[in-house]
Amino acid sequence: MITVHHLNNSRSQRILWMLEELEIPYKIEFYQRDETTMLAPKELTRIHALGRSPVITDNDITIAESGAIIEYLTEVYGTEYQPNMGTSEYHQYRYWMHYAEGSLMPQLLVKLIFDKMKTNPMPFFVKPIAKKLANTVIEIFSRPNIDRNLEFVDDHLSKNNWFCGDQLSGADFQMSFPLEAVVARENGSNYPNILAFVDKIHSRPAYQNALKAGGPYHYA
Ligand SMILES: N[C@@H](CCC(=O)N[C@@H](CS)C(=O)NCC(=O)O)C(=O)O
Repeated sequence: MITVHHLNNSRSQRILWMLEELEIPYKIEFYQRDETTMLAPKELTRIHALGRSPVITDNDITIAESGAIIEYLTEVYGTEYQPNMGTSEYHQYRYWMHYAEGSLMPQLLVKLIFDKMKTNPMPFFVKPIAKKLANTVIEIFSRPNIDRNLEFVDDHLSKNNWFCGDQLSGADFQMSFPLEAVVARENGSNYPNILAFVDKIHSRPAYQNALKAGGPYHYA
């Protein structure tokens, strides 16, 4: 039996969605973020040394890292979610599976950190310096990079129903989290195809079941 070690408001939502699409039995162990630091509780390190979510266990196998989990679930339970090797859809699949966590998420994370730096409590005399530094990094580095990435993704989605063409695939589960974060935190309305993609996944019965199973999720 598969167990999802699910942290609230986290990337493990994409794994719950995938499992609901696969229609296979699974159970959920729930973990709550610390409300101040937003970090995962220590107990998660008992499942995997890094203490991050998602992590799944499937009998005696433990797998961390969203991309690795999606590939495992695809190989073992749902080969229909991976295009055939050697096809152009497969090249897209591999690209988006890596791009989500390798390129897009780091850009969003840098911006999140500098956004937080502007509002975090600090001595009054440091605040203007911290704010100036954060605004400069966002303006010079973060914003242009994020915009370039989102234009690129939006353009891809304007020509494809799903990330790998006409079939829902692992790449869509993997890309769902950063795009939900974009719509919730960044100005998603500038990117109509990203907005439409997020609306489309949220309206799927399997996604709705995953929401019911996982509990409150700020990005949907
Ligand atoms: N690249 C990893 C990132 C895992 C990750 O950072 N997860 C976040 C939740 S979205 C987490 O566990 N944060 C809590 C913490 O760092 O303590 C993946 O895709 O699985």
